[in-house]
Amino acid sequence: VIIAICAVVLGVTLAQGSDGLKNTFLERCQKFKGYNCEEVWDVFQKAYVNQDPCKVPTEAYDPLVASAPIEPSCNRAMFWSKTKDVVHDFTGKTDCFVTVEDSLLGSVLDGLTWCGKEGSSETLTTGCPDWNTCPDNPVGSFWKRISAAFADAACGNVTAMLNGSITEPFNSRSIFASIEVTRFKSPRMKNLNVVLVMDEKAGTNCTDESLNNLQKQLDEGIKYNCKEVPQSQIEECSSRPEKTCGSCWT
Ligand code: N1C
Repeated sequence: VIIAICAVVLGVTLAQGSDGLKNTFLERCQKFKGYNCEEVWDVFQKAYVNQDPCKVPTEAYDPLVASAPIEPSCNRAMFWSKTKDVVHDFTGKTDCFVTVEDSLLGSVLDGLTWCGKEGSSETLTTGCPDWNTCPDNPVGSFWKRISAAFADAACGNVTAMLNGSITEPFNSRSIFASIEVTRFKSPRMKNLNVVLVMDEKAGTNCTDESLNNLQKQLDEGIKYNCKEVPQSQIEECSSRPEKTCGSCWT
């Protein structure tokens, strides 16, 4: 009896988990006009269901990205690494920049966990492998693929908010360094403006060795610029959107 109860409880939890994920996906997707969200969901699921969750490569999401492409964004693209909260606080309150989470796919999947398993057509939301367990996991491969598409769509003046309170604001293992920066191409892209977000325990500044590496890795022709900005000032800019966008801290 106990085993039977456990099995039912587990079954219900798993079912709720994946229903919950689908509902969240569809609810968030409805906010974007002109898409068939059920169809986008089907294409999404095909990337990982019925597969070993450690063997989902980035290419598995090619059809998904093709079904809801990232629009080119000139002079408004915002990249980030280890500064997610401050960036989204800012982009949520102002209409200055767009991040990948403002795109349909980035928005519907932000903060979610999913995977499949061999021999099943289910979507699981618990027990999925993380980045440390295996590199080709369904969530990691999705962010790598969509980040590549977002970097390909960036043009003109591009902004990146990096974390000035850690020792390596430009970390070669980050998606920003390993995927996005390598796809920044001149002449489509003109400038990379790094905003180094500083708090009291400033770990580094714009002369940081890792930022020198960033500058060196940039495609020739892309101008680089770095500015240290206190986090409090960015928060102030978020709460006073009448101050014009980037010029709030430049
Ligand atoms: O590895 P990161 O940062 O450098 O990746 C951030 C970089 C941004 O510029 C985004 O364009 O890559 C893109 N990106 C996301 O938009 C995103 N949303 C949510 C990458 N990862 C994203 N996530 C989750 O945050 C993802 O699940 C992964 O685990 C983290 C990566 O954040 P990071 O290490 O701060």
